[in-house]
Amino acid sequence: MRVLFIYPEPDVAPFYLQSPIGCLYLAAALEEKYDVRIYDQNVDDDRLEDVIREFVPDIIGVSFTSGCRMVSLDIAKKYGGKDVIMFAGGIHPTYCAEECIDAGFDFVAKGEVEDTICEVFDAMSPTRPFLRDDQTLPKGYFYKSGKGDYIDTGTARSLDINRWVPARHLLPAKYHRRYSHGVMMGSRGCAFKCTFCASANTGFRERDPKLIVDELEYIVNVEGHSAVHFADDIFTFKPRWVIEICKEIVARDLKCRWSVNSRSDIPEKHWEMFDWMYKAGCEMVGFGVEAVDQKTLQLSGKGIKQSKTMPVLQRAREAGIPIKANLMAGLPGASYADHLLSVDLMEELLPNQIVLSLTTPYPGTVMGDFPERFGIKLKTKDWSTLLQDVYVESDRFHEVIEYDDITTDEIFKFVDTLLTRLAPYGYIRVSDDEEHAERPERVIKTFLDKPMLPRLRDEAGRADRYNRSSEPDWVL
Ligand code: B12
Ligand code: SF4
Repeated sequence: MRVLFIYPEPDVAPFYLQSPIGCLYLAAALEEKYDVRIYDQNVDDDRLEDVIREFVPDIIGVSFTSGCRMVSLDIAKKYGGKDVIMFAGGIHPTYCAEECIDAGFDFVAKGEVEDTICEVFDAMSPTRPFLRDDQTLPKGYFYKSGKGDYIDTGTARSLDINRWVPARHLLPAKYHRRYSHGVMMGSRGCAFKCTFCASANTGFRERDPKLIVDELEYIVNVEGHSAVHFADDIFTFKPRWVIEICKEIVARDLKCRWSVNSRSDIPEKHWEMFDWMYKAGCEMVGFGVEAVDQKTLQLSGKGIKQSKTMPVLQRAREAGIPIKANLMAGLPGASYADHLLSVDLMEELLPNQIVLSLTTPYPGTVMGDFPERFGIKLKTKDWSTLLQDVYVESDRFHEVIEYDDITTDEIFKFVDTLLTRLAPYGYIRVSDDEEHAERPERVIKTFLDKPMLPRLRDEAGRADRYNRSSEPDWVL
């Protein structure tokens, strides 16, 4: 049987391109028995329809977040209902499974399913009905029975994340140079409970440091990347484990620039971890600062004391690692005056990068389930419209979302104040950095910056895919 995994291009153009890690894990679990092909629509110059015509898959799996919702549902509408089994998986399907089935997918995977995907595919018949009513599926699947009832077996989490090593050899070699950098996961999940985050409460699980460095070596030596981003939610959660990884990188003399995300409340007794990270090539730590006002942090479930943030970020910088501060606008309880406290903090701290996101109640978050509890009025359920209006046509975003504690005009004023007050320190906006060959010393990226990857066009003038192939690897 032939399985085609599709990583669709997002509804809104991206800032950078990364390989599809989820598909690589699934491919690892399947490749022994199935002929698996991975198609990344963002970087492949072949058209999806041509790939499907040539490969003739028995199963099509589409992996998507809410940012790729529209294009993914369109794929289901186009190819669903025939004799190919249509599977949806990833964050958006996990939390909006019914919508996926209604669009034409036959099955939805909920959560992490690499441990069961092979047995589930084995159980499928190649023609409709793909599954008989007397067959049951393990945890992690959603589908419609022959009688038309929705069957939901719950959301799965992989307990042993060392079991599978992503099948990176299945990534077509032509993709390698088209990605902005290498990307991998050292751990999965997060034990904290931030109400705006889809990773909340999924439980932190770390991989064996040796397996991690093996994969890092592969990305550097085979895929040819000089920079690798760890997409882990909270890479620094277990400092001793981080130090083990660093020691392994140093012992193997692996030369690679890498970046991670971290919480900003690391206890002082663990700060030597930053010295190890620097030694092992870490070139950026992104800290979840989010806001300064304590009641705002509390309402967001962040569970940090802002007074503890400053020393941690400064210590990382003293270790020699550039730092990124992730901020949010529109968090519950934050008035305009509270937002300005974040500008004060940035002026004091002067991090290398400042990233400002807009609080958005995505599916899979507590805020997404109960936006009104957090003072958010969501005026549409169409995520594509929402992302388009908020992130691209930002002057229209009050039409789709409103916040009780700050007006849309005040949010714009806040972004403007942040940019104006930081400009004298040499910060440039990411969308003004057209070359991005060298990372500028000080950069600000806000949700109002327009996506910047140029599109390649075919002879007919049709936008085909994004292009960044002539640039060196970026450290995120
Ligand atoms: C890498 C990443 C990105 C990349 C690429 C995303 C893309 N092209 O879709 C970049 C940096 C571009 C990005 C951007 C954004 N991201 Co992002 N990103 C991530 C991150 C850090 C890692 C994803 C990953 O690889 N996980 C590891 C793999 C192993 O897990 P997985 O993909 O879920 O796959 C597993 C299962 O879902 C399942 N599965 C997945 N696909 C399929 C398919 C089939 C057929 C089957 C059977 C199973 C299956 O099996 C896999 C193995 O267990 C996650 C956080 C996270 N922890 O997941 C956020 C996350 C996905 N991003 C998020 C958000 C909000 C965004 C942005 C909207 C941010 C913004 N404001 O711009 C944009 C939108 C981008 C877009 N176009 O969709 C949210 C998603 C919320 C939502 N409901 O969609 C997340 C969950 C962050 C969070 N904690 O809230 N992101
Ligand atoms: S924002 Fe960070 S700390 Fe909070 S739940 Fe998400 S990953 Fe965990």
